[in-house]
Amino acid sequence: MSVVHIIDVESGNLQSLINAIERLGYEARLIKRSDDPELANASKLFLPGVGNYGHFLDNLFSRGFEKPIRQFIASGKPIMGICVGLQALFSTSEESPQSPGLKYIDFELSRFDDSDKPVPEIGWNSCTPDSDSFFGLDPYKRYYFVHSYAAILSPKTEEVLAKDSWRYAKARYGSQEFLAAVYKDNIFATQFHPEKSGLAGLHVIENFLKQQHPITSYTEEQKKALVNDYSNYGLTRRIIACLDVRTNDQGDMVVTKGDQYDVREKSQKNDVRNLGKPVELAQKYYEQGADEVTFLNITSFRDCPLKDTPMLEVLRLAAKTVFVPLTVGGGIKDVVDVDGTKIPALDVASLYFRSGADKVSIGTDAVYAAEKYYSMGGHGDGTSPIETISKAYGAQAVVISVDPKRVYVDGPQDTKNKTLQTKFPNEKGQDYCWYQCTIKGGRESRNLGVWELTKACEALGAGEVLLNCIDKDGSNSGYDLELLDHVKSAVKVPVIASSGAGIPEHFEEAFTKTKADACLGAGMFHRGEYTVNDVKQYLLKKGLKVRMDRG
Ligand code: 1PR
Repeated sequence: MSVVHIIDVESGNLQSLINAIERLGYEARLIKRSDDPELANASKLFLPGVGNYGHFLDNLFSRGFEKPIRQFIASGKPIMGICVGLQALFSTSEESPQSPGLKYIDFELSRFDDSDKPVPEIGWNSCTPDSDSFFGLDPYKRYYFVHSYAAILSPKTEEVLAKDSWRYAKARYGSQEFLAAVYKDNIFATQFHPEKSGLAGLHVIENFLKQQHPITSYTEEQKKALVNDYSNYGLTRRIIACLDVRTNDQGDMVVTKGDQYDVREKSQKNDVRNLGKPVELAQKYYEQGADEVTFLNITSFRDCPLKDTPMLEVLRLAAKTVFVPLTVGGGIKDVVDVDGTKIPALDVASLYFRSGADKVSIGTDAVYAAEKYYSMGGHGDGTSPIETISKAYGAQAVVISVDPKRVYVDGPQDTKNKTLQTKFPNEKGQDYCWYQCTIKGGRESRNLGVWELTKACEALGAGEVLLNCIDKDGSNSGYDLELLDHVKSAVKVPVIASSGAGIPEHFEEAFTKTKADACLGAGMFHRGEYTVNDVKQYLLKKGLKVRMDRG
């Protein structure tokens, strides 16, 4: 079996890259030390990075990797950078101006302009090579991007690339064009994550490993269906399958699903509703075309040593065969292990990232962090899980999962939290409401509104909002569109609509009537009423672009 090597400076989810390489029939070995003799002898090298530019580059330099990487590049052997691994080729980044890059490309990366779009860019975009395709990059496929900073293209920066004979592929996010991939001699790098881009991404890795440049031809009809239309900033409509996971009364990990968060059967023995096995269902939804899979451990850690928590095994197994982003939530907080050891949330998150998660989602502790943020006068103290995980792994790795419920009032004067005037007054005729945050899976309500919560969490470093709604959960009656508008008006980070999806029309409604950045479904998929593909086919018919990975 051919061996390929990966530089490991402990940034983000390397396990997925290993899994992708192994899926393609190669052996992947990590290089953790710059003096590892395998580095000089490697035949092909990956330089993957996620998260903060400065954190990655400083790590690379302080661990002595600069010289061997330069020597490897000078040797002419193939190297592939991924995400921050692409960014490392540049001189510097606005994200961390004090941290120099490797300076193979002489211009500065900048932050996306968030005046016309959510930042970070999270989702599936297309990627157009300048002339002939390289490594099979295909403008009709979609690739998974997740980043706030990019090599923004302009006549000036394109001149720099042309002067040094770099080949490149462009992508467009909102009104900005940026570098999606770059290629010269033995250097190839992608801003997107091929290891998380489904079959399209696996092909790119395979083409790099085989050093081949195939071209796919399409009929005019296929092109018309697949071409990007930029109506959603360039991203396809993202569909997420969600698995609420817990241990049932027999001790097995099962996927369950509640009605307004009550997951016990109404009849017979009041058992926990059992809808299947988490890894099998994740695989099924991936094959149906899910753009992301989210696992929520709805009862968090039980009395088992942290390292043996069954969710880690679920992630580890799912990541072997599911090549789209995986999010895990439930229990991402400072914990005390069964032997009394205190384990900070960052270490809990690291365990999940190392097992194959790409993002962690934080529920209860996000509410505590926001409460503290306001009590301190509108800033953090650097200790909350949002802050510590975001600093180490980047904002894009931190989702906050919100479990709000609607509270009616006579008018805005009745609460300190932001209200909205609703089209759906209650039986008392009250037509103002706010959305109250809850913790511990809806068991406890706090005097904090969802508008205030999401604003504070964004300021603390969260990169995305998973917006559930207890009133709508399991109702099959559609998303709470007013809630979505409300939260979209609070934050710039992407917002995922959740709770209430029952038919494909509900997804269309959320995408067209609100600015939801992604839609999540659970019950309707678990009960087999619709597949993810059914939803996508429906959206396609309605003129909304979706990712079709399998033809
Ligand atoms: O507080 O950080 O430990 O995280 C706990 C996590 O578990 C939170 O993300 C919280 O939302 C979730 N959770 C806790 N209890 C429940 C429960 O159902 N009893 N599930 C629960 C939340 C909501 C959605 C659901 C959608 C879509 N589930 O994830 O999948 O509502 O459902 P639908 O399409 O069938 O309507 P922490």
